[in-house]
This record gives sequence, structure tokens and C-alpha cells, in this order.
Amino acid sequence: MTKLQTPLTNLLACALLLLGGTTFIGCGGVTDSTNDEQPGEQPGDGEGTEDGVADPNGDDDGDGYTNAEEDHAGTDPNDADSVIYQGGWPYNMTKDTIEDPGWDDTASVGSVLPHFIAMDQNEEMVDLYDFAFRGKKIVLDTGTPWCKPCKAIAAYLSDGDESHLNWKGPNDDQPEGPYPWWKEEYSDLYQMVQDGDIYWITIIFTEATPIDIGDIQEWDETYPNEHIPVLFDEDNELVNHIPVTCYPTLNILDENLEFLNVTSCGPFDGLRLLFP
Ligand SMILES: [Ca+2]
Ligand SMILES: [Ca+2]
Repeated sequence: MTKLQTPLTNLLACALLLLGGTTFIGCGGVTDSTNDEQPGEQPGDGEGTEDGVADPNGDDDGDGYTNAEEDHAGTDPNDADSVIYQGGWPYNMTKDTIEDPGWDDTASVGSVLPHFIAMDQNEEMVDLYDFAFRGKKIVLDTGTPWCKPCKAIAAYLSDGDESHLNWKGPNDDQPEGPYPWWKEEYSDLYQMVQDGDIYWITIIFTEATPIDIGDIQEWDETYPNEHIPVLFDEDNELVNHIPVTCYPTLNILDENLEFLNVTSCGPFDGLRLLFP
């Protein structure tokens, strides 16, 4: 491994990878070792209860977080500028009940995600345990800033235009068409993210060429979606836990943060799980 590897050589690492006879157009070579919908109940009417105590399930300042959530997190339930996450990501008042397995073991199907906390595009530390217990699948979308198919997915999720998922193969006679991992029946994916049916979390990590939070912010500005946190796995903590060896790669958690699949390479398994 060399830290002197350039983005150009990174690009050359993008390849056609054979996965059990299925061609995966992606990128490989991880070498480093090292809100949507409002959370909680419906907003209250701001009047509080008869005895003057705020309704815990209300949202007196209308910032998307309930009075109880704000009291729990230490933000001001009467100040809309005081929020738990600028991104509006969910908050989980019972996350302490999740038994953190730690980072010693690698992921397996049914194992619980270790307590992963990472910086988002707003430069806030986001706790993935805040996404638990909402009855929604949580997609861990891992990639690097220079990975072309990762960008294709991000572009599609930004505006819903499936043509972003087209690519042109290396052979002249190969027609342009969707990436081999994309199927027509997945076309509801964009709407599922927009409607908050699932949580989509993009995780950008370092592979050979060091990156910083500016790269995460640039990604979010290029492919904006107010429903998608873009997190910086600065120490490749999550990436090494799975471990991810090529990208884009999708791993899905259930609402209890248990891995429904453990995939090191490619979006095939994750997409199939989202559309059973
Ligand atoms: Ca509030
Ligand atoms: Ca507030």
C-alpha cells in the first residue's frame, strides 16, 4: 500500500469484477487498514397541556423534533433554531438500550452494527443508533469520492433520473445501458427515499488518497438530497468492519440495526433486499 497513490491510479483500479459469473462494474481495492420525515409523533399545537406542561409528543417550535426528544437531547424545545441535527435526521431516545457489540468482530448476518458515529455534511457528529426503531430498513451505501458508479447512484437519488444509471462499456459495439446491477423493478427506489420509507445513508471513506470533510460536503453539494446524510468514515471504521472491498456496496440493516446482508462488493444484494 502506498499513500502516494494518485487519483489516476485509483481510477485505473475501477474494473469489471466477476462475481460468481455476474459482471459487476465497480471499483475495488480497499487497502487502508486502519430528516427526512419528521421524527416522532405528529407536531403538536404548541398550546401545551392544561397544567402548562408542554406535551411531550408535541413540537412546540415546529423544528421537527418533539418536545420530549429535545428535552432528552438537550436542545431548546421553544427555539426552532436549536435542533438536534441540522440535517433533520431522526433522534432515538432509547438508543442506550442497544447493546453495542464493539468493533472487534467483523459483521455477520444478524449481527448488530457497532456504535458508529461520524461527521455529516453539516459537520455534525451523527449517531447511527438514532436511526433505529423506526420500522425502516437502513441502507449503508459505501463509496469513495472518485468512484464513478457511486456517483451514478448519488446522481439518480438526487433527482430521480434513471438515465444517470446508464453506462457505456469498454467495447465499441457495446450499447449504452443501465449498469448490470440495476433493474427496471428498482425504479421506485428514488421515491422510497423521498417518502422516508427507508433511510439511505451514504458513507464516504478514504481509499489510498486521503480525503477530508470538504470532500463530503462537495459530494452533498453535487448530489443534493435533503433526506440523505453523507457521512465521513474517516478511519474506515465501518468499512473495515463489514469489510468493504469494492464499491459501490450496499449493506442493509433492519430497524434493530441488525445486518440483513453482509456484502463486501457491489450493490446487487442490497438492491435485491430492498425489492424482495
Ligand atoms: Ca421541537
Ligand atoms: Ca428546538
